Amino acid sequence: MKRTALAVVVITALSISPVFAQTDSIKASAIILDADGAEIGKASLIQAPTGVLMHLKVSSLSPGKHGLHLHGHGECDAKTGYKSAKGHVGKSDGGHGLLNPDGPEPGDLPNIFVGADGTGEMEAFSTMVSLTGGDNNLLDEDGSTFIIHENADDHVSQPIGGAGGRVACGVIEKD
Ligand SMILES: [Cu+2]
Repeated sequence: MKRTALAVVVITALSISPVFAQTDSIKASAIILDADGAEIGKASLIQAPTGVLMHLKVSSLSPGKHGLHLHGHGECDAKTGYKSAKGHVGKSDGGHGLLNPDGPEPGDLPNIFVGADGTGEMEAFSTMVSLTGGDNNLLDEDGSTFIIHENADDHVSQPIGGAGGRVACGVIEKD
């Protein structure tokens, strides 16, 4: 009888722990800067059980689709045309693109759509990156950034889907 009671207690403790893990989720955010370094939006990220859920909201961009990627260095220097953010997270030769049979790269994301009023908003989820560890940890020592490109990413052309220049940048920082 005593043994049964103990077993119940153990099972209860195990079933509660995932709930605690969720409320303790690691979060991060990024202030998005335009090509001149002025603030135009914000991104928030949260570690989910199997990947990272991201939410972005921007304004003052040209209407239409814009390529959006995670770049592998946490620096947004407008004077460099945001080249300071370096290449995509997990960059591999010929590996760019969500529609590429040899891809995608962990930094690849769907395009962000900007409306006629210049505002854009999206939610995206990736199982290829993490906020907690591994090869594609967005919060690693080197940091990481969101880069919004001038044009749409066709998800298959190399090396960046024909997305053109870098028009916005945001350093991802742990909350
Ligand atoms: Cu990019």
